[in-house]
Amino acid sequence: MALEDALKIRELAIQHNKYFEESIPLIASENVMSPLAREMLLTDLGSRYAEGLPGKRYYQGNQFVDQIEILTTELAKKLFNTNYVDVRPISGTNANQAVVFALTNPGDIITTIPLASGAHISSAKFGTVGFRGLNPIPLPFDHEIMNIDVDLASKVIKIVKPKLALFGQSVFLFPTPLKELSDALQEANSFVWYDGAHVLGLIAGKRFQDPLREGAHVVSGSTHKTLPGPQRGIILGNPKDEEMWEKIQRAVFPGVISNHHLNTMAALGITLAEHLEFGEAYADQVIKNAKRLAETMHSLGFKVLGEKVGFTSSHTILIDVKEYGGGRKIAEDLEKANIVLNMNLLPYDDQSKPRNPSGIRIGTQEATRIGMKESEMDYIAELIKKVAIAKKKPEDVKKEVVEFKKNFKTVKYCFHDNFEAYKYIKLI
Ligand code: DSN
Repeated sequence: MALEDALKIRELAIQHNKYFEESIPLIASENVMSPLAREMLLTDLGSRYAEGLPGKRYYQGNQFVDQIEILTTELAKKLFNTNYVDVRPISGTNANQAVVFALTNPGDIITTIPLASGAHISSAKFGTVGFRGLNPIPLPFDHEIMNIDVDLASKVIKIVKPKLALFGQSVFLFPTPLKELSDALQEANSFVWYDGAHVLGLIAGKRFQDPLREGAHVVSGSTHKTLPGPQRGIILGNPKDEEMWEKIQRAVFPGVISNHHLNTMAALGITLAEHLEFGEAYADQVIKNAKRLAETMHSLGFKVLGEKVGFTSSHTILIDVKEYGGGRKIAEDLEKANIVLNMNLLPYDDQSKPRNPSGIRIGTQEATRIGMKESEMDYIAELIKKVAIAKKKPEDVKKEVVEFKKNFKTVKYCFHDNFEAYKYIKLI
């Protein structure tokens, strides 16, 4: 019986793989790893413990782990151009927990982006921010430009003087106006925190903004969205002083993690090395694809948000599908056609009804990673139109999707073409 269950789980995982092989991946927070990075997940590293920092561990057996961690940290320093890097958080939310623990006390005021304007759940009252007992004050967001309203936000910051000012979203269409807000933030003497989870790969590819040079004291992020690495987190710093960085590192360990999942750390190291080599070309194409998809969908009749400001400067686009049945209905119909994306609250939606929003969110980073370019974006827009507007049977559109996807089965922008992967690692 137990064996049957074990084999059932294995079989379901195989089916999952096949489903994604035959699908168009458009979730803005996901990506695929390179073969070389993926290989790391199967190594013995995933069975071991390493607490603390290299050279100062609490376990024996870490001689190679230490070298991997040092190299991964050095690669991140180079890629993000900072001397302050912590590669130990095991997810983006985990990195956010460490930042909040290090820089605030219960009762402190934190400014945030409103949830319906695209903020991440960890910045909400019922997320990490609330669990720390912080007092979140949302900053005014201008939905015409899908960005912070600088004048109003500056006034709010000067009045409430947040201990911590949190920027960054999960619907991250345009760079945050950090420079424009810097006078107000300095006057308030706030710690400036930029959650770059969604756009880390674009930042590293030098195609978005450079938050550490624009006023952020700390940048947190996950490493598996536009940065196409393992499911993991990272913290980067331009701290006010050494004490601030020490607090952050102590909040990481022993604050919010003990062991930091050594196999995914090695996969991150490889991803960072690949991004140093291919990141700029990849980020370039991700953004070109997002702009093209937005323009084509708009020309096909979809209501794409941010029209006045060119729809997007990132990997993400946001579409109002209320008139075609709403975000949930369209996302579910598209799923049946093997087009995978998610429903999303729109800025003007009722925040208390996240399960029935008007919008869908689309990300182009994973499609780009497997080799899709502008002409494929046009085709994807047509496929979405068939399901959402023309109301063709999703099962019929699925046949077209499966056929189309046969041409996109390998990961690009990585070393797999010119590196003899799998040769050097004895897996067990
Ligand atoms: N929930 C993720 C997203 O989809 O944006 C972020 O963690």
